Amino acid sequence: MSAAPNLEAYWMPFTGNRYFKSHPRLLASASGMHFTTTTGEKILDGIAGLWCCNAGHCHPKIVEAIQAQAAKLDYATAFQMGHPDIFALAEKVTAMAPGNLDYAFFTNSGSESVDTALKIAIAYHRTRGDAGRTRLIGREKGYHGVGFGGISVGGMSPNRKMYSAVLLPGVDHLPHTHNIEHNAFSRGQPQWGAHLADELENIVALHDASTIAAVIVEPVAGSAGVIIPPVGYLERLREICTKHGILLIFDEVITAFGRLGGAFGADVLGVQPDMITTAKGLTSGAIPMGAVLADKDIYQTFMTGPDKAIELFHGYTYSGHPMAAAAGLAAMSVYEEEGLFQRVRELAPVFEDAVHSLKDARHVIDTRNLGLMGAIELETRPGAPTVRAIEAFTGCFDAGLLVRTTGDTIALSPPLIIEESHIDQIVTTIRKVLESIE
Ligand code: PXG
Repeated sequence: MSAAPNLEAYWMPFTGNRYFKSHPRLLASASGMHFTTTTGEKILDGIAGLWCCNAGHCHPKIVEAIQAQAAKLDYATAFQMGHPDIFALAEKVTAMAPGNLDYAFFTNSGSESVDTALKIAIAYHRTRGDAGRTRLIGREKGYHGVGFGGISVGGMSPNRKMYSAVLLPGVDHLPHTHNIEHNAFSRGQPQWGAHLADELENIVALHDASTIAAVIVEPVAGSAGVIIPPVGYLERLREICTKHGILLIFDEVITAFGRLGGAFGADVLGVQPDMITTAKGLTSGAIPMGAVLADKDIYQTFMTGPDKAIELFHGYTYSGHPMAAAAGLAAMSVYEEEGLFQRVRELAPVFEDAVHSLKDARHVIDTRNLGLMGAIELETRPGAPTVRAIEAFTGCFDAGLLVRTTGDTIALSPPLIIEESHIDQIVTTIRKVLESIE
């Protein structure tokens, strides 16, 4: 164990820095379903790191692939150059994708994937001579990362409010679909709420279709607290987008690579988008990487002009990084060889029963689930929003379980290798902790 570091210099992301630095929680190592802290406690990972370590921690095949690549090809520029693994990963991932999502553009994070997809959408219309289509439509409670594009189409107010005067212009938002009054304790997709997609028709009528480039939504909203799409909702969004020539982007940074029991949420939910944004599970969280998967018609639209000319003026120094490519290829092999997406389908009913078993636990006002995503929503303590959930988070951590909280919701999204005994441990711990807090 290394000596305790001085915590001051690190400005931590999405963290109460002062509280953390006076109450640190430091992770030293990880394996399979568990982290180990620097003080030796074993923590069951109920959230796959941060919705990303789908194959479990330090999977030997992923570790080995990264180690070998680090020693063989540390870096290769992606501009006017390449290396074989990144082409192989593009081929692999697009072959797994539904419909004609035949092209992959690589980034280093979900935020970059989102900004990339939004830029591709606008550039696509302009390349086709439809330069007026620049508006982007997101959704309330949406989370699309923290770039200016992502927070503009996103709908989580704390992430936006400092920047309200400088967000992207011409953005509008669909209403969110979270409604406890109608949908509390729904198992899987809730029955109520498909009509909320019709609001897109009103937005189109207000701005005119000829000004709108794309709609972006998470098929299942993750960060806002696991909001499952109502039956028929995504289908309606698809219909309305198609009718008006608007591109539909699914932000699958969380839902891709097995989370819902298939390679993509689009497959599982049976709705075909024009682009998918990914990250996280693309490398099982082991190396930062994201990708935008684009329909072949979108890609082909750009393939015009002189053949030596750059078609899209966009990319990152680390697009398609060799280490990330190796991790991505290894992750895809592990998912396949271990049948992890199938495993999610098998475990989902057990996970569903477990999540809903907390219906009568103290403070609980809703439980919801799809695939291996689950949420337990707590009644807000009067005058102290989010505090009860934060206490549940620390209570769970002290009891050896990592969960994620957002607002007053506890979110669950375990590695896909989870066993039934771990599922039991998760709900037993949460029940006990909820009993112990006011
Ligand atoms: N889109 C979606 C749907 C996401 O969930 C991003 C984009 C951004 O990805 P990067 O890699 O830039 O972080 C995300 C990220 C939480 C939480 O608490 C979720 C994310 C990130 C941080 C916290 O739920 N998701």
